[in-house]
Amino acid sequence: MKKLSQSLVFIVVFVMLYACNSAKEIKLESKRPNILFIMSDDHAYQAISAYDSTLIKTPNIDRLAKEGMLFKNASVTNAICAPSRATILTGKHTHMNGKIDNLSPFDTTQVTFPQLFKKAGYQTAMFGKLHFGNNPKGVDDLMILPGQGDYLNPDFITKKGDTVTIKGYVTDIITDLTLNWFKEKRNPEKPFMMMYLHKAPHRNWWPRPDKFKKFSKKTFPEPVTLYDDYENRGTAAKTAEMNILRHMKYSSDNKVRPETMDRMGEVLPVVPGNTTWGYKTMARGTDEQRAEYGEVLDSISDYFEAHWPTMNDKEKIQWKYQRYMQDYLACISSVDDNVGRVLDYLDESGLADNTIVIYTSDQGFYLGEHGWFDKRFIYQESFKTPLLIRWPNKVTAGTTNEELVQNLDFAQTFLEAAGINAPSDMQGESLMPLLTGNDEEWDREAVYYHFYEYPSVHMVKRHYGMVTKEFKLIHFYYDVDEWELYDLNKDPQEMMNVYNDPAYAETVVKLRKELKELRIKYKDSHELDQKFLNKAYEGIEN
Ligand code: SGN
Ligand code: CA
Repeated sequence: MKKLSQSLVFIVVFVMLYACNSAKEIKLESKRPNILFIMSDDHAYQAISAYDSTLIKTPNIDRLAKEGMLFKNASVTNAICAPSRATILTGKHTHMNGKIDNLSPFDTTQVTFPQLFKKAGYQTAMFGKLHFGNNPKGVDDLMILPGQGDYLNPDFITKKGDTVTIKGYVTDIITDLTLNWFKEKRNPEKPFMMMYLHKAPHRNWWPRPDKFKKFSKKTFPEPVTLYDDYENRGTAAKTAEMNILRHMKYSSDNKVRPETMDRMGEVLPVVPGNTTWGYKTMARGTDEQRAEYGEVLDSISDYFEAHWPTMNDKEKIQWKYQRYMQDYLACISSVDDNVGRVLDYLDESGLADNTIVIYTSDQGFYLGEHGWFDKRFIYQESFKTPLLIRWPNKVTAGTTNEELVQNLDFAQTFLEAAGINAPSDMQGESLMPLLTGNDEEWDREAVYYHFYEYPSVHMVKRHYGMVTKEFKLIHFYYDVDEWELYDLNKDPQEMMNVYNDPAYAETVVKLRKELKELRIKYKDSHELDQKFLNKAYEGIEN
């Protein structure tokens, strides 16, 4: 009997101690911040009203600026999808993590930050577009679009590796999956690290039917460099194939019906390859869904057929630019609505207070600047990327920051925020001093960039360069050997290469030396450039 009561006391004490400890643990856990990483694909900062309200109002994304910090000089290390994602995940430049282009496989032995979060006890999840690999390490729950994914009735790859098709519009679906995870799967005893990754507004800019209707009636202001003739620049800008007039496709991009294109075949000498495959989005739709797009598609096609043959080049650029903006911005509008749904959920569920919310894109995009669409160049609109971070009680609401930060810094920032040690071979710097207002601890004066995917779609030549707050120095190589220098204060639109201007001779010497040092700092080299030269991309689908 004595023995029994002794063991009973022991058990009671043990249970009490255990309960006490796990209560402590839960308390501790709840202090570690949650991370909600929101990234869209090809979202230009010019299309976020917190940056610039000329084109569109994005009230939901803007909330993050009002309640957090907006970075005016955030950039990427390599302005193309999969390399940007690899840099974000690994905290390394693409020549170090190996994912220099969209086509080479991702090296799965690389340590990625979600793995470190999972190991540290975070619940991790990823929904939407990753662009490489179907089973990223360190992610507990996921639904990922295969490759680029589709706008309508998209397929998703599940954690088990099966493919499921979900009916509807991709931006809404990715959000539904994310919200559903929060409601059904989130473990309240653990902090979470959620990656909520939109496909939109990636080409072929296919909006939801209601947005398509609404935006097709709008007219947008033109950027001042829409009619750029690429004078005073090197070969690369002149030979790139991303010009709205010459390279944007009538059917797959501007949504003229294939039947109209067929009828007009003989009067359309300007753009080669007017493929109709963009209509693959329509082909994925049910009859009912297709019908919802019918009225607008008809009006586009009718207008095109009636007017195109008599338009001059300027009018053609204007028409294509408007069509482009109508669709691109309609896609953004859906992204903004859906970001609003998620932010509302954080508020309603009480999670907002302890959640760091990041909004960014995998790179910027040309919205007609220099007559272009697409990205790839180190020039401002694609090199820069939107970055907004909200962290209640840490980041002062409504602040802007002008420091030179990059997607290279994200992993270390998130790790530091969560109190997890970052591996020593990560190459970024935690943004924590900037987020907490200790700017004096930040001393970066230049950032490094390297783009490789050439010869390939859009034909943007290989280049690397250095950007400071004042200057941009670029070296184009492979089939050219050309240098460019832009004086960003005097020439923010980058219209005049001053590399050979005697007035900049000293600046050139100084900056070339600094670029050399930066390449050494980040372990890039001529030898590595040569190693990556063996890759040929022509004719390969991205
Ligand atoms: C596709 C697009 C290109 C785009 C690449 C890479 N063409 O090839 O315009 O640059 O993807 O984009 S499309 O006709 O197929 O839309 S990325 O964002 O994935 O890097
Ligand atoms: Ca992209």
